[in-house]
Amino acid sequence: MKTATVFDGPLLSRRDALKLSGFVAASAAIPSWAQDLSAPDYRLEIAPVTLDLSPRHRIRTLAYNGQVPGPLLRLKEGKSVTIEVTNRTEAAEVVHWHGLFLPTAVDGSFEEGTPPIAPNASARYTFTPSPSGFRWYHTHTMAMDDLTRAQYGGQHGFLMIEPQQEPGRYDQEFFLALHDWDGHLLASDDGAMNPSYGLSTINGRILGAGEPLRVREGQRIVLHILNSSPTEVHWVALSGHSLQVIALDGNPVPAVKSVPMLRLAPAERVCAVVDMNNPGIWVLGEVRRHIQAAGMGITVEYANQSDRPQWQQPPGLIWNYEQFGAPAGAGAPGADPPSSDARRADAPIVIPLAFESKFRGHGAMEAWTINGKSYPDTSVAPLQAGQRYRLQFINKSVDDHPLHLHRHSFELHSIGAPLRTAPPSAGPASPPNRRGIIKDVLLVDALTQSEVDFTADHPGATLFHCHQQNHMDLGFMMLFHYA
Ligand SMILES: [Cu+2]
Repeated sequence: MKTATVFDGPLLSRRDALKLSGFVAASAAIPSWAQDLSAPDYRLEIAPVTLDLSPRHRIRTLAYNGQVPGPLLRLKEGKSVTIEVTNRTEAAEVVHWHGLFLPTAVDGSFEEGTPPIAPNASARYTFTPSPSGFRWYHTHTMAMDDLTRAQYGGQHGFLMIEPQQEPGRYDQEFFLALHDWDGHLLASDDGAMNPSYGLSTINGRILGAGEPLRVREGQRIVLHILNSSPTEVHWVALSGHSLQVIALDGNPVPAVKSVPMLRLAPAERVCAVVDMNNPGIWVLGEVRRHIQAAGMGITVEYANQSDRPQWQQPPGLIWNYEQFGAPAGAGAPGADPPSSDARRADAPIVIPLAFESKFRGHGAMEAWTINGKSYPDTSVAPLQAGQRYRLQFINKSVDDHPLHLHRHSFELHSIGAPLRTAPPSAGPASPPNRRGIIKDVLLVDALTQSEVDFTADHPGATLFHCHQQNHMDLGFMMLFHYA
């Protein structure tokens, strides 16, 4: 695959570094006069680490500052920040600030033009964080057949962009990252290979091996949950409690709602408030027993309790995005939602994107196409700045895909329409299910179509891809360009 060449690509030249504002490489190739000698606000070092998932499960991986997840970075919306990243590995690295509206030079994608950080070099990312909310940072490299690299490893961390005005206060907040480890390829019925995992964790620990979340009766806590898994969708519940969803992908939802469990596709985030009103020691964990048994869980411990951790198995898997939206159809049927933004009154330009797999032979992972082409041959017409677009995700494959758009967020328009035999784009436009749900990752189920709207208001190359590492590695990626 051509996509593999990013590892072997040209290293950053001095001229490239200097022409990309915001990103300063401080490697030996840069003379001292070009370096910003003031201290950065934060430092991240990417290096090999030995991680004890439990006393019996030790792995070697790559991590930020020797810990998994990496340090929680609390940044202020609208206040410029400089983060220095040092690469102590043997391959080029890049850090993507997922969910932020950043220039291409610092967004953290080679494909958009962010310069690689060469082995044993440092680089500075200087940017102004926006929008506020629960974001995250992670590597944006390729793994291909090596199920220890890129998102398969430990390079992920929490990013909290604090709003300029302080939001609601909670007694405690906890940041939790779901992750799968020890990947190997497993043949599916059709002979194609897919990653499968031996171990699963929350915050890098197997259930029972890490510190519990310590709470008190009467507290109102907020959980900021990230799925940093390379490829797996996860379902989580907190036994004895319901979860009040207040934000999806860090963006407040129009309709706050209590649910028995959460579903998170790779790269998705959910913020949920929990009223601690059921004293005991409980398990917060994966709802599917075999994944919880592989380690995905953490105990929640009320003060002065000494029982064994309790798990209550919910009856089934329940989730839909639309329940968190505002009711649609307040106006005339099929009318565009009212909006104060004049541009939104214009009908969006529809961009159909059809996704299909391509069998590459027994024992190999499938390749992926967008409108019949694999990256880097994927393309659509250039975007016009200021124009409203509707991305039509037509999933013709039998896999679900967590789709991510860089440097922008989108509003869900219609979700999960079953594919008809006729080309879906030829049919009547489906009505919006619910309004006002803003995300940067959307899970599109197998053989369904979903639509999202966004305004092209951040000019520059914009990467769109499936966040499942093996799909992205094998062609499921496209660059939007602005005219
Ligand atoms: Cu995918």
